[in-house]
Amino acid sequence: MPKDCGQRWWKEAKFGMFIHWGLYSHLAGEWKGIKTPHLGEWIMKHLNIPVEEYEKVAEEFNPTEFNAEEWVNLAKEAGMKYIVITAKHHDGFAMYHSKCSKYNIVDATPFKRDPMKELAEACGKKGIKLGFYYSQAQDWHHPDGYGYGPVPNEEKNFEKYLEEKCKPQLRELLTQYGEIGLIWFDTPMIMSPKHSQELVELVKSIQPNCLVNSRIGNGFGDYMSTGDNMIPALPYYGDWEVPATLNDTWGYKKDDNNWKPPEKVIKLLVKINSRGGNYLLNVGPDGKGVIPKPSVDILRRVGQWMAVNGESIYGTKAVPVFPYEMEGVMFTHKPGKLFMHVFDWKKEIRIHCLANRIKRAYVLATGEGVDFIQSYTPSSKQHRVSFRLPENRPDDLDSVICIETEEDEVKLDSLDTLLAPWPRAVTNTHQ
Ligand code: H79
Repeated sequence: MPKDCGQRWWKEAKFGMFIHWGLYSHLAGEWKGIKTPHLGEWIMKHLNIPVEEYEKVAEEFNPTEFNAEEWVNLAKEAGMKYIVITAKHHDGFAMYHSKCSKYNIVDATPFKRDPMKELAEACGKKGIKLGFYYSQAQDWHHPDGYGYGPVPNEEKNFEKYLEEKCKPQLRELLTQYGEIGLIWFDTPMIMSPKHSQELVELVKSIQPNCLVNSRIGNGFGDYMSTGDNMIPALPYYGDWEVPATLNDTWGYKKDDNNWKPPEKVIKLLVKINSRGGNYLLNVGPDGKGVIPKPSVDILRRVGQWMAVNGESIYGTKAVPVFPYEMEGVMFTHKPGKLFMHVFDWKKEIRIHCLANRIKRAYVLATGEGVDFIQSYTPSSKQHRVSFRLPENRPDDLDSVICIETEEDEVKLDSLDTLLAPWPRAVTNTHQ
């Protein structure tokens, strides 16, 4: 049995907002006229910016346009149920009021506000779960953090960093902001099993219901984070989540305009959900605290779709693999219901090998009934159902047909039965 994270809200949420925001957002992918070819939040490392110089970015970081409620409203409008925000990324800068390091947004910037406090309040008001991203091993600011300066990591006292900064900061995040849905760890690097276990225990000792993702390292954690932008090719019934970008960076880069259009985002959401996962989709606000307009527009369009079709997403479970490939169609599923996502609308859609008894089918957006004919061919042991779709598609991106079934689970003809008869028949005639 795959591991169960035990938190119903997380299992039902299916769609969350990742927010990467820090000093790197102010640099927007450029330092002294040089553009980083890599991820925006990695600019300090890739352009070899010395610590003392990167520290000065804090003096300029003043996101006066930041409005926690606007961000939370956008997540909510998009149909997202939780937010995970960078409380500290690899650069070591705390985006909240930390008492154990002055290198934080309240003490080191002219902004002086604590955006995590404001977000926690806005999330509480709007019923959105809040999680904190915390880079537990990489810290390019603490002399003993992994990746700090030119010092080889072997010559550092990693435990000193863990005791002096990582653990105290985690304690702060778990005590200063009310109930926290999850801590999202990243890149465990040199974490030993003991280190990973200690951090999990620390989290649970303060907030037992707070989830921890697998990137705490060494097999610990409550659910699996796949690799960045990595989607499993098959359904998997454990608890897992795909962290994903909306363009090609996490932290804001002014020149990255390679946005995924709303249609692509919905397809990815449906694909990930159909295989059993959550989709944690990133936005990278800029140095003023503004989420880029293209991101907002895309998420609003996705939200229009979610407002009508959310039932086909929330609380869904992995769908088994159909024996035959299908084009322009994907399925999501919850007990007794199969949602057919039609990306390429046509008059008639034939689905092979669906063995459930269908009670009725209707357009999810309108409730309009959809006629269907189910048949079974005994000689080939194969089920078939053909749906006659209405003239007008309800949504040009993804129109959902809800198929109500007698059985709770999805039943399919097995590929073994379908493909095996031929050699078996040959063998039989020679016996
Ligand atoms: O927070 C986001 C990334 O910054 C973080 N994970 C997501 C959620 C992450 N940290 N490390 N990595 C992802 C691995 C990727 C490292 C790369 Fe590079 C950054 C590849 C290119 C730029 C490391 C440094 C490998 C080459 C240079």
